[in-house]
Parts: sequence; structure tokens; C-alpha cells
Amino acid sequence: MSKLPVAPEQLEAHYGPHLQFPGGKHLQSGLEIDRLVKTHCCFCGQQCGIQLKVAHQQVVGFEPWEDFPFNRGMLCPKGIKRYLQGGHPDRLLTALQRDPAAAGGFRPLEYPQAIAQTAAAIAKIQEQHGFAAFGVLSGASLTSEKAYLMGKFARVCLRTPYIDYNGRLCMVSAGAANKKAFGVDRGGNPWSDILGAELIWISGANVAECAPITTHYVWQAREQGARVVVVDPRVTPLARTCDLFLPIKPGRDVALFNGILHLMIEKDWLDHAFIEKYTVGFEKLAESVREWTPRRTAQVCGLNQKLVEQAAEWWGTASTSFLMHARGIEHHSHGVQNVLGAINIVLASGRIGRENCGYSTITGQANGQGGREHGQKCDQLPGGRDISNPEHRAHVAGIWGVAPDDLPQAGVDAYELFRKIDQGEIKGLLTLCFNPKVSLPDSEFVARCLDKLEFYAAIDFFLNETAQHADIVLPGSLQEEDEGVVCSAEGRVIRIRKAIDCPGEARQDWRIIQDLAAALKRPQGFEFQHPGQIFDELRRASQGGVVDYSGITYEKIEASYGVFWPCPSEEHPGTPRLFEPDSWNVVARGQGPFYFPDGKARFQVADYSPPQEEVDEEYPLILTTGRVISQFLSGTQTRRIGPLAEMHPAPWLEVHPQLAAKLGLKAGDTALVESRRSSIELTTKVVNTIRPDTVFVPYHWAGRESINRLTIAAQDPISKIPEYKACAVRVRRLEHGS
Ligand SMILES: Nc1nc2c(c(=O)[nH]1)N[C@H]1C(S)=C(S)[C@@H](COP(=O)(O)OP(=O)(O)OC[C@H]3O[C@@H](n4cnc5c(=O)[nH]c(N)nc54)[C@H](O)[C@@H]3O)O[C@H]1N2
Ligand SMILES: Nc1nc2c(c(=O)[nH]1)N[C@H]1C(S)=C(S)[C@@H](COP(=O)(O)OP(=O)(O)OC[C@H]3O[C@@H](n4cnc5c(=O)[nH]c(N)nc54)[C@H](O)[C@@H]3O)O[C@H]1N2
Ligand code: SF4
Ligand SMILES: [Mo]
Repeated sequence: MSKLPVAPEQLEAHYGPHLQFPGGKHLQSGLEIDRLVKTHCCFCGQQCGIQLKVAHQQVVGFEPWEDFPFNRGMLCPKGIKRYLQGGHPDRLLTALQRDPAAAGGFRPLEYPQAIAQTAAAIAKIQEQHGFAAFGVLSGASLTSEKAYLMGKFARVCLRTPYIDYNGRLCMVSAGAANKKAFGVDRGGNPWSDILGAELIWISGANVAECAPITTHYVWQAREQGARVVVVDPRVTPLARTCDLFLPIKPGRDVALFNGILHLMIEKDWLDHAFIEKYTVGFEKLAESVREWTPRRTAQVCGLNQKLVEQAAEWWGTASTSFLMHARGIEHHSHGVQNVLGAINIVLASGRIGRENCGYSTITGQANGQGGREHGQKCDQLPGGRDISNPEHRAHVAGIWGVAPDDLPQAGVDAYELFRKIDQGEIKGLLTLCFNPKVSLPDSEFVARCLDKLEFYAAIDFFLNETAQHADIVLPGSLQEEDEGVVCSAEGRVIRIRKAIDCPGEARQDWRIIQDLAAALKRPQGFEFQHPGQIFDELRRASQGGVVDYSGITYEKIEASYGVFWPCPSEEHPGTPRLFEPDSWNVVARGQGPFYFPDGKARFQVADYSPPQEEVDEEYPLILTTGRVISQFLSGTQTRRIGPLAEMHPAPWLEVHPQLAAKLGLKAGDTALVESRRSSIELTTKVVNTIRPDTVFVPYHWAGRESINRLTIAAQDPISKIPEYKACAVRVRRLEHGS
């Protein structure tokens, strides 16, 4: 738990009278607390348990929730400070209408009028150009009830195929690869399996800054003797304490995994019985990795060959292990291949679906997992169902009370949706919980598209940079103003509890959506009175699907600190560990533990190809981008939380001392970074924790400070994830003031 570095009086003067100590001691303000609400953090996919302190209809602080098993009261700086958002002066308390003459470009609008005008604009566009001329973008920070409702709203009320979500920028490479290999898209294990693992392998995840509580799991395992291997172009904070660090060249992970498998085969470090009984496709894969000799692997990955051999030996000979990865291997134009490479070495080792033997992607947003399960993806229906499958369509259409033929077919990914705006095919847009102008690559293109729209409405609690292009802004709800469920990185479905009412004219997001449906005169199916009713429908819609929530109830979640899906009946205890050969589900299916008709996992040939934009003489450096501990995503929320913003007030350029010397750059110098798309001026940080051929910039800032103006809109052909982790740039020192 963090200690406050300064006296409480000083802090109180700085941040107002509502500050509470992490331990829950009150300041001298004498503020009395009305109640404590057990809920979860609004930020990352770890979904730490937290108790919010409520006084006079405001969240004024927090207490640790020590019983919640995942984090046992621990929180990172973002969780500790999240309560400072609600009282921020920028909080949207009314609807807004674009008005160039008004200060800030917007003027307040009565909520009913904002709804009426938005509905009228949608109706007009759809009457003139067809249903598909309107698009929807939503988000994975939303509860599963809202994510479900957005999928239904787009298909049933708006009748458009064009809905997608910000998880497209996040975990879809892992999702697609997991479905190909396992037939299901969920982290395979509860985090408790990390604790007893002998070997922990982490590829492309800055665990200490982005999944801070997982650090505790890794360190506990280390205390019991576990070895930790980290693969990253940067020595991340966790890597500083690891046993073997592989400073890989960005964009080469599949080559490394193929090279590891090559050595596993050569040295016979394989679980033949597991491969035989529970998998298909090994021979073809083995053939494909023959070319990945240690020498070639090391060369392609920019690694010392000895490191590759050592990593293979540790992996090959471990008796228990846990492999984790995050966006470092997923944010690539071949992100799915990278993840398949990782899955192949897990399956070949046979160390999955057992105690202390696991594999998982570390999910990103608060509901990164749940947000990709129930139909806000462009090709998906609730329960992880496929929108192009006639049986799946018939099931969901039945729940929704529409004819299967009335459901649109698959739409397009979030970036493609902008291309359709550019081409004039999509003329109107509604966004909820997404800030694409900051978070999408090659973002100057995105900004131009926003200005081409005939009508754009945004729902948010802050006027984010994308919403600044809106015609109408509708004031939505903060996480603590609504309730519902989310699914954590572990696959644990947990409850978000309402702590306070929405202030001013702000509304719970799902009410805004239903108000729009009513104003569009298509209210049928959008008349829920409470998130619990939406959840009950979601359960039925998911029943029989791979992502089966039908046996999960709010009460059951309350009783057991969450329920892991699949949970196909109310008597079912839920499934903390997927792929257990003798588990309830598997025995019931009478097949192997994987989610294909024969119960067997699929080895998949994982092909290597370099990043779409390789370095050359003109642009000789690899730019990779990512995060820092105190800021979250596009920064809309954390840039407004004083103590977090102060930790990292602006982006910077991270360069190795050798590169700095070559470029004549010193710490603190202003550097000009240019890609083929745009340029940015940044302050230089010289660090010996990065490869000399790579530079790093965090992406949480907007406008002239946004690195996404430089990144490339290359996408993985299967998952459509953008290649945020590698593009070509050049860097030069700017004379002061130029
Ligand atoms: N503080 C904080 N925490 C967050 C978030 C946040 O914004 N701030 N966001 C949440 C979300 S939505 C997400 S998706 C997760 C993201 O969590 P992470 O994926 O852990 O975070 P990133 O910083 O995007 O990238 C992870 C690491 O990948 C490395 N990397 C870059 N290129 C490569 C490569 O080619 N190969 C390998 N092996 N590594 C590479 C980077 O150096 C970086 O250390 O974090 C979640 N948690
Ligand atoms: N260069 C680069 N770019 C990246 C990445 C990278 O590593 N490098 N990472 C990518 C990843 S992994 C991600 S997940 C995306 C994230 O990108 P975005 O999803 O665009 O980022 P957010 O900051 O989450 O924006 C969401 C908006 O939703 C609002 N919001 C949050 N919760 C709620 C809610 O409950 N209700 C309502 N109404 N609004 C809400 C916030 O105020 C914010 O304005 O960025 C991607 N972009
Ligand atoms: S680790 Fe994630 S969920 Fe936990 S407090 Fe930090 S941001 Fe919140
Ligand atoms: Mo993410």
C-alpha cells in the first residue's frame, strides 16, 4: 500500500477536503461517511476489489476491500485516486450542442431536446441513405449489460451492421488466436495458478505498470523458487527482477516462439501423451518450425543465441509453468500469429488446464474480457456467438423477438468503419466510451473523417477529444453511478455496484440508449427498468453458447466473490480453470477439454513476417508505443486526476545512450520524431533499458502530444488489430526554440 509522501494538511490544501488515507483514516475535515460500497476499480482488467466511501451523494474516498481474493486490499495509484474524477469541474452535467459562437464551441441543451434532436438526425440519415449509413462505436470499459445492449441497439433498433468497439484496438489478436487453438476466448486459469508455477514466462507485458497486482502474484511465485523469463524490447520494472531477460526486436515474437518449439522438438522436451490425446496438427507444425534453428531465431529476433537456448531449456524442462502475454505481442500486423506461436509452445509442453499450469492473455480495459463476449463486436452475437451462423442468429433473434433475417450480417472493424466514413458510405455516428481520435493509429485521418460526418453524437462523462467533434454530446455515467457485471482478466464475472446517483442532467448510459430507442419510435426490446433485467436477458441470450452465463446470477456473484464462466446452470459452480480434462463440463460433454466437437486443441502453423513498415535509410528507427503506471488509455480520465497527471504530465521519447550519442541528443533535449504520417516534438529521456534500435513513446496524450499521429494504420488480417508496437521513424535534435 502506498504511503503518502507529504503531510495531510498540505494534501488537503492541494486536492480539497475529500482526501482519504489509503488506510481509511479521516482527515480533519470532519466529513462523515454515509456508507461504504464494495465494488471494483474502474480502470484496468485486473478489476481489484475496492470499497468506495460515499458522503452526501459523492464518492469521497475509499477503503481497501481486504476480503476480495484477487487483490486482498492492494491497489495501484490509479485505483487509489479514481474517486477524484466525480467532482472534477469538467464533468458533463448537461447535454451539449455544437455552437461555434459559444465559449468552448458548445452550449448546454436540455436533455429531452438533445435526445429528440439526436433521434431526428439518426432517422433522417437512415431515411435518406438506408440503415447502414449510421454506425456505432462502443467500449470495453462498459459493464457487460451495456455492451450487450449496444449490440442489440445497433442490430435491432438501428438495424445497422456497423457496430464495433475499442477492444478492437486491444485484445482481439489474443481472442482470435485463442478461438483458433482452443475454440474459446478466455484466459485459461485463475491467477492463483501463477503462485505455484515453477516457471513464469511473460512476453510483451509491462506487468508492473499495466497489471500492477499481477506483479504481486509473480513475486510470490519467485519467493517459492519460480524462475521468471521476460521478453520485451524494454527492461520493464518487472524485468529488472527477472531471471532471464530477452530484449527482443519489436515485431519478432512468433520467430522466437517457433525457435523455442524447434529446440523442444530437437531435445525432446515434449509431452507426447498430451499431444497425442488432446491435440491435432502437431506434425504439420513441427515441419514448419524446422527452419527456425537457434541461429536463425536469434538473428531475426535481434537476440543473443545463448539467451534463446537458455529460455528454451528452462521452458522445455519445467514441470509447471504459466505463460502470460499482453499487447506487446498482440499489437502487430501479425499479432494473431504471435499469439498462436505462444499457444503452440504451451500445448507442446502439455502444461495447461492443471494446477499451476496455465496460459493467459492479460486483458486490458475494466471489462476487456466481458466486453468482447456479448455482441458489441462487428461479427458477434451474445454468448460469443457468430453473427454469420444461421443457428446462432436464430437463437438470438428468438430472444430479441425479431425474425432472424431482420438481423444485419457482420459489419466491419472500428478502423474500417472510419474508412467507410471517409468514403461517404457511413454518414452518421454514435460513440459511447471510446476516444478514437486519440487512440486509433494515423489519427489525423480519423480527425478528418469525424469532420466529414453529417451527424455525430457522443455519450461520455467528460468531453473527450473525439466528442469535441460532435454535434450533440449526451452526459453519461461514471462507473460508480451504475451497476452491472464485468469479467476480469481471470474470467471471473463480478459485480459493479452503484454508489451514487448521476449528478445534474447526466444519465446512466443504458437509459440514454433506451431514451434514443423510444425517441426513434422503436422502443420494443429497450424498456428495461434496471440493469438486472438486462442481465437476465443476456443470460438467456448466452445460453448454449460457448460464453454461457445462463447459470450466473447477481446473488451467486455476491455469495462467492464472483463466478467464472462458462456456467450453464444455476447449480453449476462456474469454471475457474478451463481445459481441465476431468472437470464437470468436460465430463458432461464426454470429450476432451478443448472447445471443439472432438475436445482437442488445434496446433496452428504460426508464420513469421516482419512489421508492415520496416526501417530503412530514411526512417531508420523502430517506434514502439505503450503505457505508464499513472495514466490510463487516451488519458481522458487520468489527465484530469491531479496526483496522477502530476506523476506523468506529458509524453516523452525514450532512447538508449548509444542512440542518443549517435543523434547528439542529451536528456531533456527536444527531439523531433517523424514518421511517414506526421511528426511530434518530445522531451528526450536517455535510458539504458531500451534496445538501441528502438524508441518508445507513451500514448496517453492528445493533440500535438499524441503519438498516434505518427503510428501506422496497418492491421492484422485476421483480428484487425492495429500495429501500434512497430513503425519506422527518424529522430533529430531540435535547437532550443525551433
Ligand atoms: N497504467 C496503465 N495500466 C493499464 C492501461 C493503461 O493505459 N495504463 N491500459 C490497460 C489496457 S486497455 C491494456 S490493453 C493493458 C496493456 O498492458 P501491456 O500490454 O502490458 O502494456 P503496453 O505498454 O501497451 O505494452 C507492453 C509491453 O510491450 C512491449 N513491447 C513493444 N513491442 C514489443 C514486441 O514486439 N514484442 C514484445 N515481446 N514486447 C513488445 C513494450 O515495451 C511494453 O513494455 O494495460 C491495462 N492497464
Ligand atoms: N499508440 C498506441 N495507441 C493505442 C494503444 C497503444 O498501446 N499504443 N493501445 C490501444 C488500446 S489497448 C486501447 S484499449 C485503446 C483505448 O482507447 P479508447 O477506448 O479510445 O480510450 P479511453 O481512454 O478508454 O476512451 C474511452 C472514453 O470512454 C469514457 N468512459 C470510460 N468509462 C465510461 C463509462 O462507463 N461510460 C461512458 N459513457 N463513458 C466512459 C472515457 O471518459 C473516455 O473518454 O487505445 C489503443 N491505442
Ligand atoms: S491494478 Fe488495475 S484494477 Fe487494480 S487498482 Fe490498479 S488500475 Fe485499478
Ligand atoms: Mo487495451
